[in-house]
Amino acid sequence: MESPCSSPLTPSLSLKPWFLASLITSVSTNTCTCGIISKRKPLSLQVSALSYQRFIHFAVNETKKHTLLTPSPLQEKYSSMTSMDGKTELKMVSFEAPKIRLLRGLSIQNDAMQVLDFAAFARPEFDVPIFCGNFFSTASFNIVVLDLNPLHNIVENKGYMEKYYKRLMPMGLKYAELFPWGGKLTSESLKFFSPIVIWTKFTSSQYRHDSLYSAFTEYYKVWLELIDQAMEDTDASLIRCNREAQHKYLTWRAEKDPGHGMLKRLIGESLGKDLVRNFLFYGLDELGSKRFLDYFPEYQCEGGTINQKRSMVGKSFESRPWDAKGEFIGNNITV
Ligand code: BLA
Repeated sequence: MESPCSSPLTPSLSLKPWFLASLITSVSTNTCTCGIISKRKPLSLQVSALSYQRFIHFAVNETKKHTLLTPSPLQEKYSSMTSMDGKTELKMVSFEAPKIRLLRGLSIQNDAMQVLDFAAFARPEFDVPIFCGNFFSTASFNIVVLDLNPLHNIVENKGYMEKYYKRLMPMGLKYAELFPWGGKLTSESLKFFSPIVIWTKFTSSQYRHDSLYSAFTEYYKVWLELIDQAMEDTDASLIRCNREAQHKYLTWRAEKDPGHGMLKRLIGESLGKDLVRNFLFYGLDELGSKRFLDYFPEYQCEGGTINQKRSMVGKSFESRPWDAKGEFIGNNITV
């Protein structure tokens, strides 16, 4: 029997009925009044009506109101790229600031889809959560993760929950009503999510996209306030702990983020890998020396390789696993 470890990473998109349906919509056929069936142009109008560039511009301009934002050294190497088939544009921005180690954004756009991968990481002297905005949209369908990802485990570390999330619950609840829970997801991802995470899937509409922009701007303003208020940890062991937590997060995402397959298909295996390791999750080599299997030994295959499955546990959490107070109620699975 073939070991799951030796099978190549399944191109996840080919298996998702909703995804196929949305792509089919974007290249479907039109019947004219004359009865001739013509190939409809991709719904590029609708896709481009939504611009994730606008989200990035907002975040950068808003940050400039709070702090001295300077271009990251990464900006020289990563600014824009075109996919191998010339049809997709990838744009990158990256900055740093006195309290911000890395603020970076990637937007991807072609006739059939738009992607935003935006994240902001504090320097390890600050235990501020990680800002995370990951949106994938076709003309008709959207997948969204928007969160202030906790740096430390909030189920075990009640103090971290109290410090950051308790007072943000009303905001989280407001958006949880607007954006229903997106259904089962990779179980392991949940330990990187907070009780205010917006994990949702929705059919495109102007209302939804406007609401998403509101959510993004509100969450980002909150993140900037947390940065403003953050006091520098001076205890070396706390700083070490923050650094390792960020490194573990980068290590998880650099290995298991759902977007990697698509990135590699767009720009090729080696450029894709480079973009992931040295731009999106920059810090892997700087913040620590542990490897993926040191943090996530359950993924180890015979021979010491990493299991290519995204999840060892499988998908779970059909519904939102936090109550209105932010208490974790997905008890059958440990996060
Ligand atoms: C799907 N993206 C998803 C899903 C999650 C995330 C939870 C649902 C599938 C799953 O359960 O794994 C996002 N997962 C995250 C985030 C974290 C995490 C943010 O663990 C943080 C800790 N997404 C991108 C980029 C692309 C992209 C850059 O960020 C494309 C270039 C695409 N995400 C994408 C696609 C899907 C997806 C196509 C649906 C396909 C699938 O489920 O594999």
